Amino acid sequence: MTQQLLNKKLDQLQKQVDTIRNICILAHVDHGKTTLADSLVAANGIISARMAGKLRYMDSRKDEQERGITMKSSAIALYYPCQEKEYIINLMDSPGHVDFSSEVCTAVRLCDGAIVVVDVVEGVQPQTKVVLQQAWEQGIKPLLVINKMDRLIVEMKLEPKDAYFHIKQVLEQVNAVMGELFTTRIFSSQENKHTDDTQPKEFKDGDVYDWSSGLEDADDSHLYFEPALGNVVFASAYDGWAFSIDTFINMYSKKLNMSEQVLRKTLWGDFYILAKEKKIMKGANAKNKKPLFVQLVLDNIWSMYQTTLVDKDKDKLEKMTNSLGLKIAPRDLRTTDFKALLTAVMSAWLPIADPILSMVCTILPSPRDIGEERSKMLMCPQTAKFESLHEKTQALLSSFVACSAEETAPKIVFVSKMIPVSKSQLPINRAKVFTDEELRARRDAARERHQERLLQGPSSGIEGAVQLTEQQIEDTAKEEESKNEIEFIAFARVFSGVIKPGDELFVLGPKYNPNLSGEALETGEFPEDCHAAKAIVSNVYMLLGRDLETLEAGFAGNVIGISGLSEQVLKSATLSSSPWVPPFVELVHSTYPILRVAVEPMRSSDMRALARGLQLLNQADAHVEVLVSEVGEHLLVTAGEVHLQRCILDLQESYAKCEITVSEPIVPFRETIVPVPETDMVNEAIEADSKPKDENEEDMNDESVETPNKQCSFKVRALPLPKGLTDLLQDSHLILKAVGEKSDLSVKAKTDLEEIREKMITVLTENASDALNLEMIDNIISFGPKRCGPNVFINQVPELNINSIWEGQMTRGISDKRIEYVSSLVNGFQLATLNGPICEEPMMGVAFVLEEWTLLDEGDSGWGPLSGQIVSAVKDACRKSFQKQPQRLMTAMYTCDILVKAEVLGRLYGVISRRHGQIVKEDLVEGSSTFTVTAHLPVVESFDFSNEIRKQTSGLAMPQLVFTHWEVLDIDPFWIPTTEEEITHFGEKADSENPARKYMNVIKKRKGLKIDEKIVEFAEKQRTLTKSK
Ligand SMILES: Nc1nc2c(ncn2[C@@H]2O[C@H](COP(=O)(O)OP(=O)(O)OP(=O)(O)O)[C@@H](O)[C@H]2O)c(=O)[nH]1
Ligand SMILES: [Mg+2]
Repeated sequence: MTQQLLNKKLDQLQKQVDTIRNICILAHVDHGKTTLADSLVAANGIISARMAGKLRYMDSRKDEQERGITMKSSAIALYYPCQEKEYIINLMDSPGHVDFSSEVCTAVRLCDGAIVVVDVVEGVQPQTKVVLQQAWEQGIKPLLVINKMDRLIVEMKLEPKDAYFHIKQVLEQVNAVMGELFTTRIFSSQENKHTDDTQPKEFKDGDVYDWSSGLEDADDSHLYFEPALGNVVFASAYDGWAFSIDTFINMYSKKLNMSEQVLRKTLWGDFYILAKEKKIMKGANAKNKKPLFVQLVLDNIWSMYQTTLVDKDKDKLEKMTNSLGLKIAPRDLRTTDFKALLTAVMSAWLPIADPILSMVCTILPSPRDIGEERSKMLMCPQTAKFESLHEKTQALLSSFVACSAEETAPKIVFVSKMIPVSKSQLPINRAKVFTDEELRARRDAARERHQERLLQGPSSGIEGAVQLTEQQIEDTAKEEESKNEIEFIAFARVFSGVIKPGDELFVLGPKYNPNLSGEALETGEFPEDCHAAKAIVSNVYMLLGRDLETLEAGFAGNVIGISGLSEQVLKSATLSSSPWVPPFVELVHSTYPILRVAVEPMRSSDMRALARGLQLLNQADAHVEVLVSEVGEHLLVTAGEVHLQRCILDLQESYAKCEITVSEPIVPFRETIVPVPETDMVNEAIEADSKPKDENEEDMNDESVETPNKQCSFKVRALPLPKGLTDLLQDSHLILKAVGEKSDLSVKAKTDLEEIREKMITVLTENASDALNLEMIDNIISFGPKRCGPNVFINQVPELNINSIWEGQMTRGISDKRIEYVSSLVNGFQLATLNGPICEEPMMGVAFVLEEWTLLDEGDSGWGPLSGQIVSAVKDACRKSFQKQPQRLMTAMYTCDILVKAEVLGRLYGVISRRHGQIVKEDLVEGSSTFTVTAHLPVVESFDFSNEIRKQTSGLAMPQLVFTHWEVLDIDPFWIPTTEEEITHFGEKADSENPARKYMNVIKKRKGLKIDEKIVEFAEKQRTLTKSK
């Protein structure tokens, strides 16, 4: 089929919802997603079969090709006829590297099914778990492709039987992850039940999700991957072959004269065949027989590899192919490149696209199978009840479920990201293919123009040159410019209705609330801050990998591109014809952008270009944050190093088009306090009398501060929060944030808060702390910073009645004058926790207890409003009380999983320990000499880590860094050796030994804060040091 015919076909097919499949390919990095996509694309003739697996068609960016990793998700529409029906498959390739996991989110959201690829040698890797979980949470159905089967033969040199057991193990690993997801869901749904008995029970056969009551009566059989169920394919994407159980059932059922059902049940599993009687028996393992799968499947594949790659026996190969009835092109048979020959033979025998695409068409749901459960999940966040939505909103559920492509159906579209496309790539600007008639017409026109010119005679200037009018010059210039310009195309899925160019739609931002603004919008008003706008669709496109094809309309169920929205949509949005559509539940990103740098243009005249470029980048990348710091620097926050490099490249080459200087990465720290340590730096117990005296006396831990006008005074004490509590507050951050933004709380928010309170009490009871008692939890009046951070402010002033955070923000109407100033009090705490005293980084895990608060009727005059003075006095009191405790810095930590060969393990450990990391876990991958190592590594020490590891281990290790937690750096940044032992051990100043001090000074320097260090104090000593070297 030619490309044009194919596109026409696809255009027709997109009107039939039942034969549409929206799927994405998910996997850990480098497990072969893009290679697999290539093979599937090749089946449509878009790229040649010979190039499949080598071209990496979906990796359209230059840097993706160079580095060999995918950095964005992209879609392509494929045509596939299956069982007398014709299907359109919108296939999305996604990146596997953690830095780009937000791109995976954007793809998963638009799909109904997923192909999860697992490298058979590496097995389940961290990202494999993450993507399975993502698929699960979004309610999309996964299929499994066990890829790189060739590695078992060529690299691991396993015998077919050992290979079988290895594959079985990998399959079990994957199923273990599925089982875990399932049980968690059951337990959490049971938990929900206590609070929510109105949840309708629903359980459809074949659904992946399940709300049934207990684990025992929950049916999880359809959840697992099992070859017999036809949801597992074994493949070698690189060598171009794949098969499912069905492939071989078809081959053998006639040959062995056995029913398909029997073979389906026994081909995978502990069964063997009695050759003479042609009987299938159970218990291959116990009887030490070859399992059926080995005998009928693997043995054949292995011998094909053996004949071609090892024996290089063309005659035998020809016999084999003849007996299988395969047609191999003579050109392929003549070649001396045996690898190419193998690919030709294998892909003729077990063509890769068939088992995978037919599995997609028969097992995965069509957009119409979306079901109520998933529709509700899209319409209503988990923290709210579907029943709490407006009636008219609830009524739209039926439109979601119907997925109707009728003109009359409400139009509902979700945009999951904006794809930047250079204008020259758009179909209107592409060189057009002319028909013969058009060509003739153009020739005639040209001839006429030529005649005219001859008649006019030579004009001024060079002979034959055509004088351009000014208008023409301007137009050409504009055209040139616009070719380089970027246009944003919305990557979207139509959930209901038809979208056509010229349609005017509501654009609903994530914060839009139909309950509040639905009515106003219906009458044509746009209230302020309603987070909605209107936009007109300019064009609708079919997404074809590197190309776009203009469509007349986009129908329900399809994944399409829409232009004309870039003004209204920043990253994601919901489009609809009705104001009652709720904005789709926001995508939850599994990683958190942590790496920030300051960027500035090389030439200051490019400042505007940079600012504009950053804006475009922000729009194009769901996971980038662009900020302007207090001092006016442009900050760029990215997920990791690879992501950062891609962003900078994008800025320089496409968005800002100017040279840019990038600062050293800025890594966030946290400040905290810890209980008074028992030992000093050389592990000697600190004796009571050597401790600073005042620390024994309780009162000295309090800090009293007065307002400048002496009207008000405060006594505050700082206490360290137990780790469990800090973690709990960190995890509850989103809920606290939601609560902190509102003044009166909804019922739902109150229950959430109550839950946090109960959890805090449990944690505190378990981790008994001398200083904190349960009563204090009830007296928390605020969290901070930003009212949702992991620090608490506790009111312990006798007879001061302030509402605690649990009771809401309103204060009781008691005639206490202090009540008026409560908000200033809390603001002081907020400021203190936002910038700690060590180096102005936010605090973490600190409780501030307000112990006294006096307020006189009058104070000295001339100091400005009292409220302002209170803010700064409280801030001061908090900071000073913090400084009275043992202070610590906290570093952001990456967790990284590295897969290494045993021989380079030592060198890997060397690199990790040099960077102050720790090895947490080390496992031998069964049946290989490979280890999976899990390590924690401070983010600040992680730069160029991947490169160093790669160099040190000659490319044998592939680290992936994910930000996971904060860790206390167990040394006082202000510590200097005091005891004799410490001085002998560390020298007098011990600067180099104190990493906390080093980090603190770097941060202070960056922020322009005073560093109390005399730089040349030890010049003498340094000289002696160099001498003695
Ligand atoms: N031996 C073997 N190698 C394969 C196979 N499939 C892919 N590869 C190789 O594995 C490497 C990674 O393949 P990709 O297709 O880029 O992997 P990916 O999953 O798209 O990687 P990311 O997009 O970066 O996550 C490439 O060098 C491929 O040639 C296979 O079946 N067998
Ligand atoms: Mg890829």
